[in-house]
Amino acid sequence: MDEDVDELKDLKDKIFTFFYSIDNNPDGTLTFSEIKTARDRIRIELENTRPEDDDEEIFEIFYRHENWEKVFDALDLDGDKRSDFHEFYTATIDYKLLFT
Ligand SMILES: [Ca+2]
Ligand SMILES: [Ca+2]
Repeated sequence: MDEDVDELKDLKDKIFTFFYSIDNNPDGTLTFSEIKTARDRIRIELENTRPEDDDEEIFEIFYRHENWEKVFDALDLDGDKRSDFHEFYTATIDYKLLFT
């Protein structure tokens, strides 16, 4: 049970770091343009490094999607055209469940 809790905390830390690495301005919310910038950067990063461990898993989830309007809609749960950390975290966990 402790292991699960640790794993989840770990994942939350990773998503938190990832979220703030995308948040360019940084105002604690992600816009579509920030997500798109991140997509371009992740694409370059993934072309240069081969993802092997869990750290790259989140990147891969984002990388796999071609329809970024749809990805953004999924990240913006309340439809205000911004994704805050809570929305981002919830959506990422859902994606992780969907794809792993
Ligand atoms: Ca922002
Ligand atoms: Ca929102």
